[in-house]
Amino acid sequence: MENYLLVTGGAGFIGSNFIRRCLSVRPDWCIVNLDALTYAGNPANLEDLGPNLAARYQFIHGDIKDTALIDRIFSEHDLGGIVHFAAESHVDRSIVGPEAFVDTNVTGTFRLLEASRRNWGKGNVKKFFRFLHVSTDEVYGSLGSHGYFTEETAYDPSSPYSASKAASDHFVKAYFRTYGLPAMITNCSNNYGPYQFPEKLIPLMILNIIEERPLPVYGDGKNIRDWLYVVDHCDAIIKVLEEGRPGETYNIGGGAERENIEIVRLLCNLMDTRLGRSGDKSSHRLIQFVADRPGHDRRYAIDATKIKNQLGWKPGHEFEEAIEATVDWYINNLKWVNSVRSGEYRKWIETNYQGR
Ligand code: NAD
Ligand code: TDX
Repeated sequence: MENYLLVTGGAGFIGSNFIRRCLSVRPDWCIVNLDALTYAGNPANLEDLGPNLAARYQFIHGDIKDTALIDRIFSEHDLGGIVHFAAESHVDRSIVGPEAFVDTNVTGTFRLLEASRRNWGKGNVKKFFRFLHVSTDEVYGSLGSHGYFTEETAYDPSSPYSASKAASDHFVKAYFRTYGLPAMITNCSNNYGPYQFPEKLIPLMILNIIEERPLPVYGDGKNIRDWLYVVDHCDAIIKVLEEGRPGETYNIGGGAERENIEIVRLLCNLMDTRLGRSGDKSSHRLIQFVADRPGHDRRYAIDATKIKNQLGWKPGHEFEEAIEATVDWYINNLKWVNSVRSGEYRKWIETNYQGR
């Protein structure tokens, strides 16, 4: 791995955790973070890096669709790779307004691939180069009660979000096969941890519990997700970046399948202990079953055998411990929570949950 890495979407949840992790565990890497700062991007996520890490970090406010800007970044930095996180990432928003998902996830990824193709292999780009596209298990669609997603599972996306991620994955594969661009794809399960925007299940529930607001569980609450602590996802990405083979896909998952209702009940228990609530004051009273998400995938579960066997990665955190650390992080970082809950955020919450 050469020294300069371009990270797109590094002001978001996983991207900011990734930058923090990389700067800590790879002291010879320098990171350029390109982020458009949409509602989900927040430079405050990386405000407290400290002088040692901050010296190797540069932020550029810009759009992955801005071809001239990407060309300039290539010409100014001897990039050893791109880790591409930038995306519209929330399924419910993709149902309300799919166009932004096509724009960023499909067109944005396409433009980044084109810029990489143009610049990779030129004199100003070193021989070692990797394009790592960060994707999702949602491209595989829904499982029944048995089986797992492997790298060979056929794509079958259900939501505009997962359809846009599937389309971008196909472009990445095409750029490897057609142009030889040394690209790889990771398809990961649901992440949780610090700095996740509170529109997603776990932070939304933690914050609603604190504020004694309703806890909206879609449908019967028995949909299953496979949860992975965000730092473990970041370590897997570093592994793939350094040791993965161009043209390959790697599935990443935590092996921690839980029904949504189990997650919500667990969060109620953890929060009740911390907030001293019990009996008829317990947070369980806030649980409300609401109208289901249209096209709601029933179950996701990742078979991570390939990355385990070929690259030696496995999750480093147990779900039970990491979820407690996550709960504590939100309780101790209410200043961050308040800073991300803008007027736009409140408008989204009102729109999405009205009439459910
Ligand atoms: P996020 O929504 O928290 O962050 C996305 C970031 O991308 C934000 O900082 C945003 O400002 C930036 N961005 C959006 N459009 C941009 C554009 N046109 N140009 C530049 N920057 C732009 O998302 P996340 O949860 O951190 O997910 C990151 C990536 O990982 C996404 O590609 C997502 O599909 C994938 N992923 C997420 C999960 C998960 O559980 N969150 C699981 C698997 C894969
Ligand atoms: O209020 C809610 N109530 C509820 O029951 C919300 C926000 C969600 N849910 C359910 C829907 C899902 O079954 O909880 C589950 C998790 O929902 P999200 O947090 O929205 O995540 P999901 O739809 O599974 O997608 C996430 O994982 C894969 C990320 O948002 C994607 O970016 C990633 O690709």
